[in-house]
Amino acid sequence: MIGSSANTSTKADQRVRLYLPSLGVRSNARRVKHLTAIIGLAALILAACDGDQLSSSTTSSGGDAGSTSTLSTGGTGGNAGSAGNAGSAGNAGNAGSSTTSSTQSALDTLLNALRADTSKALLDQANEGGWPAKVEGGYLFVTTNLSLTKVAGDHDNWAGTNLTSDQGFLWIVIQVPNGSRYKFTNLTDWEADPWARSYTYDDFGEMSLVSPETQHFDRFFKIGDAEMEPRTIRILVPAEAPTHVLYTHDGQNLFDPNAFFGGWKIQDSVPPAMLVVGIDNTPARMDEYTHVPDVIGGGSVGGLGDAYADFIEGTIRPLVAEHYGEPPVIGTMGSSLGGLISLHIADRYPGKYAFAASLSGTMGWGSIGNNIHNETIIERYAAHGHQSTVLYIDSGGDGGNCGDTDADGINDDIDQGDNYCENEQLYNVLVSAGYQDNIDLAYVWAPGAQHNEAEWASRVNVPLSIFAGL
Ligand SMILES: [Ca+2]
Ligand SMILES: [Ca+2]
Repeated sequence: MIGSSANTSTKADQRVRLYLPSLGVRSNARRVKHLTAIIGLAALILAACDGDQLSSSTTSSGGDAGSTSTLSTGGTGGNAGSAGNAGSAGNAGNAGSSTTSSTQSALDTLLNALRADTSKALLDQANEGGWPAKVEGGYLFVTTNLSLTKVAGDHDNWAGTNLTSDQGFLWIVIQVPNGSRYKFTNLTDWEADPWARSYTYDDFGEMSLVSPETQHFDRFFKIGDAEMEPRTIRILVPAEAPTHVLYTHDGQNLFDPNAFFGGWKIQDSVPPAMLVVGIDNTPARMDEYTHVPDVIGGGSVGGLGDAYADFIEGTIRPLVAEHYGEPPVIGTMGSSLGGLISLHIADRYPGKYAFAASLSGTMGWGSIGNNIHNETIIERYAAHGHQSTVLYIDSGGDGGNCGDTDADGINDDIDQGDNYCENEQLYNVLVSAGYQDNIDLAYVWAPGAQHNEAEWASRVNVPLSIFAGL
């Protein structure tokens, strides 16, 4: 099972016990019992591909208008030392003015840049100081949705303040207190700022924020490198100074309540002082999240996992450090193929990740297709032996009916087991390699749990708690 979502199913809630061997943790977890027939591998692949494209197109529309440049295009000094995230917007003016004339105001610099190349100016500022931009006299709010002629929010009790029309965009400078909420509007339609650095979710969906000091999300657009396609990076920022940072995959599905099966809603179960970096997937998800190729649907796919791990190391971790000062305890986590790549990242950078967590990980990748057997992560961990990273692995599934149907040494889920059999085999391999329950290994079986975000949301508190304790 390799998808980030399964198809919809009839559901019935019930209470089950999640048993964490040897850690002594027993917790009740809500789970969804699926009553429909087994979904074949091919259907899951299709669901995953569709899901990726859907998620990308619906959640990153704000970024699509921009150019294809990656991170900052100069003037990074504007963010240096902004370890306190809430204050980073306050450096925007410096970043802008340092790259042009020292006599030109930050506002004029930004407006001229918007007039010269609106998309580029929006993206550059979004990834440097962030929108709205701190300028002389307040914050500069900008929209390219010309039908929304007002900005409304806490600053005006949502009455709506008229924007000034310019060359293909609307703008205004107003003074607003830190933590203010806002949207663009014509008093009929309301739109969260697609370029806003900071946002949260409320009953109406996404809500834009100005320099919040409470838990919120930040985002950066079109972050890529020479080998990885640009994608959005979303960051769950805690209210207090973070001590832990968790690099997570399938970022579209982690926070947004409108994601598949309601998403993981990590904000609801995250311990305090944990920064969670959500890295969006792309249509190349199956390549990026796998350490070796496999044969799926008759074609070879996969094997860009090294490049993806290097992208996190060389691009995303520096981005986080620049804006938040990288917290000292570092981990990585994902589900399905995202779980596989989490274990690969920890293995590729030994000693750099204190924690790696996999929920329903696709541990048999490399041996799924007929007549192919590239080194699975099970075999790789067996070969590399005991390492310093604390590992969490889990699965749902029915807990039985495992077998090695093709006699390649990797157990196969004969029925719809949520990768139970592969994870059970990996657990035994890890124990043989010297990992110890309750010391540096946690293995969870959530009986009957299916392969979807609602299930992962229901038990993600377990790996998050273990990580918080490191
Ligand atoms: Ca096989
Ligand atoms: Ca096999």
